[in-house]
Amino acid sequence: MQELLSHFRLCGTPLSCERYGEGHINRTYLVTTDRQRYILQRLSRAAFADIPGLMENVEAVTSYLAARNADPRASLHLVPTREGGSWYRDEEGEFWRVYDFIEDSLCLQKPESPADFYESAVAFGGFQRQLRDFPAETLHETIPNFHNTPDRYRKFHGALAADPLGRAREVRPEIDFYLAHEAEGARLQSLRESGALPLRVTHNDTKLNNVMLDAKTRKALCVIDLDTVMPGLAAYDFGDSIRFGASTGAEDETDLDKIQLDLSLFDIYSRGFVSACGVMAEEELMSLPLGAKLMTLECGLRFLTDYLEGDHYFAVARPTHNLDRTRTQMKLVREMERHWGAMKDIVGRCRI
Ligand code: ADP
Ligand code: GN1
Ligand code: MG
Repeated sequence: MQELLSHFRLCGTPLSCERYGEGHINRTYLVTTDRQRYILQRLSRAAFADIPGLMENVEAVTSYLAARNADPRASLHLVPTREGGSWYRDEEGEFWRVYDFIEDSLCLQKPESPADFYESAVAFGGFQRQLRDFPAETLHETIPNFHNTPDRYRKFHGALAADPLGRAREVRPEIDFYLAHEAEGARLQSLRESGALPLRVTHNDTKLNNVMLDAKTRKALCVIDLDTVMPGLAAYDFGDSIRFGASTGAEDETDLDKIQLDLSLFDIYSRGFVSACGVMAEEELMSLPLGAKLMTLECGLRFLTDYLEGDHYFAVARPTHNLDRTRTQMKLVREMERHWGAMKDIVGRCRI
């Protein structure tokens, strides 16, 4: 690690480097020097085919945001390598990057209060507003078809047909659930392709643990994990936040009785997101509940696909981890079906 860190322009002498955070994709470390703290990350080559392109996106977005915000904690800040680049490739071909550690901040796995969740909505809605005039066509598509649900279904069918570990027969009810929802899963993609919904620069991975709050004021500071910033729909960002943050249980909870959709959290997030995002056309506003349902459906489908393929994509801590995650997402989809009318009413009331 000393050798690796020597390639970055750190302030001070490194004292420690420990695994950090609960991300599923990159490998994250907290680096402490005698002067300050940093986040070191090894980027996932399984997830990202073009890491130099991804890093161009991150450089462009972070410098765009930094130029428009006086507060240094209002965006991520990359630490350059000795050569002045934003990433380093080691002898094994792994890609590494370093960020300043955002100090005096909180990164939550679960909202500790409705106000925390509201602030995360302000952060993600504000992110879309701040990037409204960003030249979207300059962004690399870091994971093609990331929220293209019909494409996720194609990959699922491929995994099901190959069934390399013979796991399909143990998960028949889960497979049937996804097959029954396949037609509905295509609705957002159809709206995107028909041009009915505007393309924006979106974050695409709006989990609560991808937002930083100020530890004292608990106000939104910035959003992190910019690896999937790409042109997309507001419904993706809204939906993924609801999927993760408006559930009463953790994404990998094994007791499904603990998984419900918390409608008051749904209400709070809707208000924060829409007010920070700015005026939306009626069609876009009313696509938000569909975003919540389809992002939840899609994420569960991705967990199930990874389970069938042998857990190569999402980090797992136990053999059934991806299957447990699939089941919480299925339960949440059912919850959304139960509360569908209320979800639409809530979003309708957020109209500016
Ligand atoms: P992944 O793609 O694996 O989710 P993230 O970029 O989200 O990786 O980082 C994982 C975790 O590391 C975050 O959830 C957060 O807790 C922490 N983290 C990342 N960047 C910073 C930063 N600049 N300052 C403080 N904590 C950070
Ligand atoms: C991954 O990187 P992280 O842990 O914030 C994934 C998201 C999933 C999420 C499920 C690049 O997010 O798409 O919704 O896990 N990110 C990528 O927890 O695939
Ligand atoms: Mg993350």
